[in-house]
Amino acid sequence: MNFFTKLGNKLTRTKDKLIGTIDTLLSGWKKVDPALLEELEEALISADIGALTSEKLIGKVKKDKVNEPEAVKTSLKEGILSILSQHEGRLILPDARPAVVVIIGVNGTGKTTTIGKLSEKLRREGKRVIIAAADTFRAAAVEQLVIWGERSGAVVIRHTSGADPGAVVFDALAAARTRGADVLIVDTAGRLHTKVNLMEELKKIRRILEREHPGSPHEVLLVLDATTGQNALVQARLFNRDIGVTGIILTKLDGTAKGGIILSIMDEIEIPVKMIGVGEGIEDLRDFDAREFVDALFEPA
Ligand SMILES: Nc1nc2c(ncn2[C@@H]2O[C@H](COP(=O)(O)OP(=O)(O)OP(=O)(O)O)[C@@H](O)[C@H]2O)c(=O)[nH]1
Ligand SMILES: [Mg+2]
Repeated sequence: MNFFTKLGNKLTRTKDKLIGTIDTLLSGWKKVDPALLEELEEALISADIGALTSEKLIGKVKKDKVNEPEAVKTSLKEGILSILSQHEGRLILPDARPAVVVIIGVNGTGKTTTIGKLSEKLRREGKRVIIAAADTFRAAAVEQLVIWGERSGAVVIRHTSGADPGAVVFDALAAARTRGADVLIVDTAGRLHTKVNLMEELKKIRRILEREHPGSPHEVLLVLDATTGQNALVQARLFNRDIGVTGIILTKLDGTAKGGIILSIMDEIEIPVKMIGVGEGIEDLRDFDAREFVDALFEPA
């Protein structure tokens, strides 16, 4: 099956919401006038594109001075592509042995699942992966990670529940060196409001990596859940301010009509979305490619 078709199928709900509404609006109009543009702007906002970005897109349509409804759609598509291409970035790991990737994000966004998928992807590229179970907050979290490690052929370094996450990272780095692993992926906790402040815990993990393996972490990837819509923006700002984020992985794009959030993220946060999650399976993690994404969105259902 063709890649676009498959991605398009995964994005059905966002397609229905965004492109479906645009099509319905445009089909009811004979010419382009301010009332139509206003309704279109509303439609963009309701697909979680965000007011600022929606205004920008409609501004482009006005500037393009298009007269035919169909040309409005083309102008919107170009505008969306240009926003998504602005900060395009891939996950390109350095040769540093091991390359270190730290995965952060609030509860339930899909960190552990994404690590499983990423680990599988790296294994297929011939890389040897070690995973640090630095979410020591819940015993179940470690068990979940061990299962993903088995599925993807990665070694999971774990301590007992409640252990110091910094100590797990320290040991995992040593294990990665001893075994000559190519990549170390660090899973972290997601709870925001408990006795131990999450941000302090993450900063400590970062400091240990910087000290023990200069130049690392090479990537700090923030996992955001697309179904949370505009809330994801708040999380991105917070984690970027406190920890520093090199890229975003936007998950659950398959189950939501709020996929328009990806535009707000790229436009307002200016951190590249490097990968997207489109399902719960081990193969449901993809590199983000703006052109493919936009084509999949606009391709007829
Ligand atoms: N539909 C869909 N579900 C996903 C995706 N990614 C993760 N999930 C689901 O989201 C739920 C939470 O995923 P986890 O990986 O446990 O999230 P987490 O961020 O590690 O959560 P905590 O460890 O509690 O902080 C699970 O049921 C996953 O299967 C995705 O891309 N699509
Ligand atoms: Mg987890």
